Amino acid sequence: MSTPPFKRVLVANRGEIAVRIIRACEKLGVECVVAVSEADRGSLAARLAARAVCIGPAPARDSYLRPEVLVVAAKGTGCEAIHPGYGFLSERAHFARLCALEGVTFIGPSPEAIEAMGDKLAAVQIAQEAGVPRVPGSGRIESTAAARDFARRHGFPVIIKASAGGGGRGMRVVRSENDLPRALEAAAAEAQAAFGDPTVYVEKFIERARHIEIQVLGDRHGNVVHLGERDCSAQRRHQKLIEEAPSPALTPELRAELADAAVRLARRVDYRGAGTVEFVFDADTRRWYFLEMNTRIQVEHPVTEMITGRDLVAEQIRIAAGEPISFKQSEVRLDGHAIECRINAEEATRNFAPGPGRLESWQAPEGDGVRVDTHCFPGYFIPPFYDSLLAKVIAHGRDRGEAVRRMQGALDRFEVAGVPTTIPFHRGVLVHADFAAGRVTTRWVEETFLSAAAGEAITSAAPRRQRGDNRRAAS
Ligand code: MV4
Repeated sequence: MSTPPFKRVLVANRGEIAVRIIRACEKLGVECVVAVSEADRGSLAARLAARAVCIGPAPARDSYLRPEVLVVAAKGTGCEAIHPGYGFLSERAHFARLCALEGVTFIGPSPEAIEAMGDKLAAVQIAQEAGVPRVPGSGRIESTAAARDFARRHGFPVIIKASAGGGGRGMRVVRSENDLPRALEAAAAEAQAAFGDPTVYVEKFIERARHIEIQVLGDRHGNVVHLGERDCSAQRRHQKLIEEAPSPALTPELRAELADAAVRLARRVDYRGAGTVEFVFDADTRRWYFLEMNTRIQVEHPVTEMITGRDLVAEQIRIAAGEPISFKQSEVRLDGHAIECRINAEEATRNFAPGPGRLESWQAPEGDGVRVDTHCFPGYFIPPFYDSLLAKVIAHGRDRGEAVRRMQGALDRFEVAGVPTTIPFHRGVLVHADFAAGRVTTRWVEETFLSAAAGEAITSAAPRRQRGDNRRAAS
């Protein structure tokens, strides 16, 4: 094996991504220390790491969200670098800056790149400078009149977005001029309360949108590559449920356009590490526009790994140590099709209510082209303090049909008892004609799938009760 990029790394996260980071470190010969809250002392990550260090009480704000505590934990355990995973501190420029100040390597982009992309209005402006089209939109809105003029010029519906938001937080769709003043006021107040910044802007609202994102990698040597797209249109309340690659909506020509645009933007901000450039694809006009850039490893990165055969987390770690990306753009092949289903401890028929508790049984599926990323094991207690992701099932096939069939087989073989899961929901989606035809837009889950036959589509797709039994043991 070549020289490890670091001797020891602190994993500043929990759940499946903490386990995923530890696996990448094992492969690279890097020792891991995992930061755990009091609720996570018995986690799989704590067992797998060389060492676990407790960083505070269960609530994230008292542990996983404390920059100073994490840096002290890293330095105190001899870690040279911190991997932030996704969520928590992964996109806080202040944290990346603190790491640099304290001589700990932040495994991620520069604080400047995080900051530039974290300000969504700044991001669309940088994108435009890089020749990447944004949805027709305004600058910072200073008055109701300015928003009204924009909407009159471009027509309703429009969408109000908080500049400090992102990922769907602080957004409002407005369908008529009457609703505009109140919506603006509410959006600005919400943005102020949530982010301490009332800045909002307005865009033309794309009604039939697909969410398509391009995976990029950049290093300190001026190299930027892309690894194709992921289609994340199957979502509910801005939570992605199913992701796939390649997108059923793109042609090779459109794929090349989006990828070129993503690489141009990444170059513009000297992007280093793994990043995702998010686009909205208008299913009616087949036009596409830049939305935002996420400066972290994403939950859905495995679908890209399955079709490219590359290890994105290992690349992040090597890049942070100053190594170049381990392959060239010309060596990237997109092979077959991959789909990911996020399995949460939630009851889809009860409005996705979370159901923490003990896993009375847990047997994840195996099989050709099937990968499961998880931190769960039989007897594990799912704490109520964090999001309820139990596992990601990723299925790869030579084409979309084979990937879907392998996913169906994997979900059929998944044995879980003790908590509700979203497995029946996924089985219902996979057999739906719209999903089979690749016709899903960002509103499809809520407006078509869930509202149509309500629980019917979910329960009828899960007729077998012995295996894949996701009812609570008591019910
Ligand atoms: C949009 C859009 C349509 N038109 N912007 C959602 C997350 C954030 N990244 C930006 N998002 C969107 N921005 C314009 N101009 C559609 C979305 C969007 C969405 C909007 C409403 C309800 C669900 C959605 C799911 C994904 C994307």
